[in-house]
Amino acid sequence: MKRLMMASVAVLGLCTTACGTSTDAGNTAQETAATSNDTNPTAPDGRHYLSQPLVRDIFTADPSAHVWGDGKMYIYPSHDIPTETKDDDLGNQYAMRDYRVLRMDEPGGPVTVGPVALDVKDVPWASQQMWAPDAAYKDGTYYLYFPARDKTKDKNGLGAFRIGVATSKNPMGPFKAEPEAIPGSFSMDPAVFQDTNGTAYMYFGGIWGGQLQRWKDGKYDPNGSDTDLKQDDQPAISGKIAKLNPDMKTFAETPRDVVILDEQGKPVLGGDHDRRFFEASWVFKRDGKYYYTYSTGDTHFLNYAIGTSPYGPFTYKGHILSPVQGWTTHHSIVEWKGKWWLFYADTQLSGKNHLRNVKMTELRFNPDGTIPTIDPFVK
Ligand code: FUB
Repeated sequence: MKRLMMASVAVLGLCTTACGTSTDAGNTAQETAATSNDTNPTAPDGRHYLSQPLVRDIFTADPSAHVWGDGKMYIYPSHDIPTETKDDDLGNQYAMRDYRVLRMDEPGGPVTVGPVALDVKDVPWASQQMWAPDAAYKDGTYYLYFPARDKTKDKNGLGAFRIGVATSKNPMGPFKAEPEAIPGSFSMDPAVFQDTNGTAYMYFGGIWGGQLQRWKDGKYDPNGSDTDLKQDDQPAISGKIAKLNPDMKTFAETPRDVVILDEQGKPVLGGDHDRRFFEASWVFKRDGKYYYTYSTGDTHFLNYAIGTSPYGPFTYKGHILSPVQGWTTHHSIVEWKGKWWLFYADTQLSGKNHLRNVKMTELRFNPDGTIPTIDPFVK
């Protein structure tokens, strides 16, 4: 899998040297990056990173950031672990087994790493690969949404991705998983958006290792493609959305397509790898507009599209983030203390695609609501 490097407009970074890290009492699952004391902000190709890792004691990625009632920032990331598995198109190198929650009181302040919040061994339906999670809060309960492979076997001997939910009274966990995956859920990368009227929606899905291409007729094909449908002149495979029931644990409807339109109002095509959806949905609302944001996977952009309903359709607007160091790019966007922040990840600490570190930087908006592209490297 080859990466593409692009340059764009530089913006203000945060944590330009290492951010401080502390660890919650009771944390027993520490691991240390080989270069955890390395604060050299220069990439192997000589460029300088825009921001520094928020955490250096463990590897983290896919940061889903939320500000709960206490005004602190809680980040629900993937917890990357070392593996001998080689990189492949299915993402087998992303072999994660548990989740740890991060907490920050102030932008640029120390980051607390929570104890294990949920372990795959405590999820009855799951076999492996605890990928990108998200979280929500309602009526005194915190909900952790997470994808994992179930215990079925496909043509590669691997399970189908499903999405589970676990609950806790504490935003840092530990979370207790429901015994089954969310009925009707499939694929990965759940992102729960709670609209201003309280209605919650789950966006989810991803192609290639995320398996969306195997659900094209609404039924899972365990012998389906490992990548996409090879239909470059057809509308691209869409991410999915389903409204959640008030219990926050079940879908209120059959998942629908999240359609991305080009400037002519036509669906973005499967061959348009710079614009089509790959994985990593994240939605936020600003000035009454819904921003659907996502990763383009093999072209390594974070993109955004704007709509007037949580269901879309969304009109493509541009890149949020140019390619980072490392294959994946997966993010969240949240308003905190009067500014908007982009949380993302790269491979600064390890140089390995499957051992990532989360970062944050300020996200700015133009007066018309469009977003200037951020370059993860400073000129
Ligand atoms: O971290 C594992 C997978 O890689 C995530 O689910 C994707 O979004 C990509 O970051």
